[in-house]
Amino acid sequence: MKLTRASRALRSPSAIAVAVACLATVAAVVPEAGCVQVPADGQQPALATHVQDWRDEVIYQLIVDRFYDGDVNNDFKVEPGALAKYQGGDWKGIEDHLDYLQALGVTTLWISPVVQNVDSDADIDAYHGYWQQDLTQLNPHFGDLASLRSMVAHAHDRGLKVVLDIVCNHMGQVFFYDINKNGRPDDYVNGSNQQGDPIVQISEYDPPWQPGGVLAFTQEGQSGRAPILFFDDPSINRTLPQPGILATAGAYHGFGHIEDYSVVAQRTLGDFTGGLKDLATELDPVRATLVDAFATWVEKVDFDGYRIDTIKHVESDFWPVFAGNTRARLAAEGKTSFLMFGEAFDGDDQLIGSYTGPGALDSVFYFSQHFSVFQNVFENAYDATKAQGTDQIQTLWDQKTQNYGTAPQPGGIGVAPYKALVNFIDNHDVPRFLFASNGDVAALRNALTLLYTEDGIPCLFYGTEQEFSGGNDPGNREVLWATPNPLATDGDTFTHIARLARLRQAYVALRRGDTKVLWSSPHVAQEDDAGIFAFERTGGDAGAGPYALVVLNTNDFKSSSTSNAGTTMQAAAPANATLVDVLDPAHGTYPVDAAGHVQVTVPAQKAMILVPQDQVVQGV
Ligand SMILES: [Ca+2]
Ligand SMILES: [Ca+2]
Ligand SMILES: [Ca+2]
Repeated sequence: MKLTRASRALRSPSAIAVAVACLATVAAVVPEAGCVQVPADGQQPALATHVQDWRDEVIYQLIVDRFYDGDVNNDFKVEPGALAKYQGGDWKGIEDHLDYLQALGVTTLWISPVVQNVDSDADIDAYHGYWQQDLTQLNPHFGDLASLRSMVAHAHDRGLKVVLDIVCNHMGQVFFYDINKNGRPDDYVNGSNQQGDPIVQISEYDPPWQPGGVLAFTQEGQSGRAPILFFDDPSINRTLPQPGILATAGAYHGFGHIEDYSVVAQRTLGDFTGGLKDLATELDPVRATLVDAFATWVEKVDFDGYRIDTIKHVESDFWPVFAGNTRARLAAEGKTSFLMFGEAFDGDDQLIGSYTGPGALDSVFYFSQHFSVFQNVFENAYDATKAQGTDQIQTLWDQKTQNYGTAPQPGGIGVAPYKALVNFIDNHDVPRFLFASNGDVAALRNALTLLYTEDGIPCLFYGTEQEFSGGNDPGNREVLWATPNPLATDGDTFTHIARLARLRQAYVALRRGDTKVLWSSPHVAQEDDAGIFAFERTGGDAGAGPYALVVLNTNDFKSSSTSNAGTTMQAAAPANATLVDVLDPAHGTYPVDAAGHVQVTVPAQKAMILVPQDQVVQGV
């Protein structure tokens, strides 16, 4: 959206409540579908649809506490450098650095959860936002409603979208199980195990799974279900969960924490790691409360989608109800194409895909790809004994149409789930790529090239552009502004990412074209075509003309070619065309023969994005 100069000037405290930046130029506004209304700070925005096709977007995942500290007035409880504690980042810090994100080519921000949390637990702070306590209040560490609205309005003003992170499966540690019935939370009491046998030293904050629910255990032995007692002590910011029904024991399963994630009953009914209390999401009033609580934030702030936490811990039939009711409510208020994508932290492609069934979610994180492609093929590339062949990529992609929804969700984003998977290299729950790959920056950049050229929606974890290399949580949640050269835009990886974003934007085939794998290889190390992976993107929603051929070499040790045992690659590129590498024009040109054959040699851990010479967009 470029109607900005005048509307920015209007957004001062003294400005009129709503400046409608919707002029006669609306028809020329791309890609936004409607006009942008810019509310004055603190005013409720009018809901609008700000996105056309989610495959045109580049998502940037940021942890609000770690991105930028834009307002020191909300820096309470901050312990600089202690990554398990608050660091001071806030929504104002995001608003102040939208230039940085746009320079990187980001178009959508996924921000960590905004609602009030259990502030601190077991000497760890809720800086991440996933310990929700009151769904009706904002987390004061990150700002207030006015600053959240202002940040989102400024983002929309620039054509950026903002996705809200929500949790439907559980609340934070909002109650304890009073196993010994003394009315107080005890760290260690006598209790019973899954079989009901007496055992000792159970935490009332986080007892283990019991199939009939956590039992009370007194001197007389077992004594029925342990009472669920809510914390309500404002002095430590532990107050009753809200809204309404969430402050009642009946809204929770009360089975204790998951001990075996492979058992479906435990996975869906047990408390999540860290004593996060599992909601009884099968109950209609709980479902209605969750739909309403989160949709209210969309209405108050004008978010463009949900990223949904821990979906595999909720019963499957929850999702069509939640998604359908959310879509209907927001559509009636003028917001459509509202993206709902879920997190099922699992390598099982079929399980992940099951959440994109009829009426359910628009998309999910492509976690199976994280494991079998970005980890096995790219992160392991530095070690010839661990690196795996690129046939892994093709095997996985070949399952998309069987495992994911093949029709757009009714009232959803208008793109079938199998074409709208959220691709990511790493995130806040796994070690960063540079940690896992032994610092292999070339492999990271090559992985980024795949991320930005493959089918679906690319999602970049904040700090990747600064070559962050943190390990497990919280090491992988670095402070972006506390680096020697904070928010620099001239590093080689930053520049590479920005270039990939421009190429994806310039070439519609890379965003919307159908995908056909032309070459994959089981070979590794010094074998002939080791590391070669080639796919072309053309047709489909990109139309018949646009064409791109992506050829990667994931091998760390040698150049490889699209040839093996006398076979050469055959493409759907126009016969006799000349292909040019738009990623690095210095790589020369590649002729396609009359039968469509083309041979490409790619240096170790490099890639080419080849387009017909007559389709090259100048100045990208
Ligand atoms: Ca702050
Ligand atoms: Ca007790
Ligand atoms: Ca659950």
